[in-house]
Amino acid sequence: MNFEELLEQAIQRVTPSRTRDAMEYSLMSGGKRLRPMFLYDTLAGYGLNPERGNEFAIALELIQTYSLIHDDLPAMDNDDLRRGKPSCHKQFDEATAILAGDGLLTYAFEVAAESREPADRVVRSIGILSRMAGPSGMVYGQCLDTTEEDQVHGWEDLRKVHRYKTGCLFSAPFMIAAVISGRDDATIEAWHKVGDTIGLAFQVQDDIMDATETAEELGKSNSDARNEKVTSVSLLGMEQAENLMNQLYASSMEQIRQMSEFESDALIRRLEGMQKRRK
Ligand code: GRG
Repeated sequence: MNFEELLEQAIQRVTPSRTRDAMEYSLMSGGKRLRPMFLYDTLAGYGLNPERGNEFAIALELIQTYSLIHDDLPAMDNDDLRRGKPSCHKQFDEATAILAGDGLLTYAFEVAAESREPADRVVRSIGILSRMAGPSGMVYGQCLDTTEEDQVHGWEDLRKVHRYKTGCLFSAPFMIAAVISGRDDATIEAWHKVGDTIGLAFQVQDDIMDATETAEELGKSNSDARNEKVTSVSLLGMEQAENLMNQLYASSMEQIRQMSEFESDALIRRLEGMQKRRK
């Protein structure tokens, strides 16, 4: 069964309701599934059957989808479109979108708890998933981004927002794969840093793509509403942002190559593919 089928099967187990319809609408709308793929690549790199990570891979994508639904709400980013389709609250309504996000987040932990890996590793992985997604992780990043935007002045402020908002959920799959593979604490922490570096590279790349798109749309640079927000391009300039993005991808690949007893080729290839991404 491929990953899309696994997601569809997971959603079909939820009690039928308008909430489930909205969960399914957003979940099955064509995300890149990066976080699950990181989990599978890392398990494979440690010589394990990637299918052993299925429950956590599904849980990661459920959490990713919840975060996007809630981020799109009028009280947050107020986006009408997501993954090229009407955002959840536009397709349904706000109350349903809130419930769909709540449902996806909660259901993620139900699915994760069904993993048949050794209980101590499952408990530890669920702890990592909670921490990375929760109020000391991604939710903290979103909090910084929504309530303290005017306090983001320099690169270090922005880096902090990205570290939590994006980096934490990028780190979780690597750390969970390391736990399932029975690695020690130092290795799990090293994977945390890998995810953090990739998250930052990805976010700088997003800023570059947004700035390029905006400049193309307007036939000029740096002057529409989207560019009023502080980004790595507005802080560093396009050339430096591109250099930084390439350095960060290179650094993450180097960190991965240095992992002991790890076959890094597939993961490095995935990162090389990401680095070439242009929307
Ligand atoms: C609402 C708690 C809460 C958090 C929201 C994910 C997020 C945090 C906000 C979305 C806006 C944004 C640009 C976040 C940075 C992380 C990021 C680049 C998310 C998009 O991830 P992709 O590109 O999305 O992997 P797909 O659609 O492929 O899953």
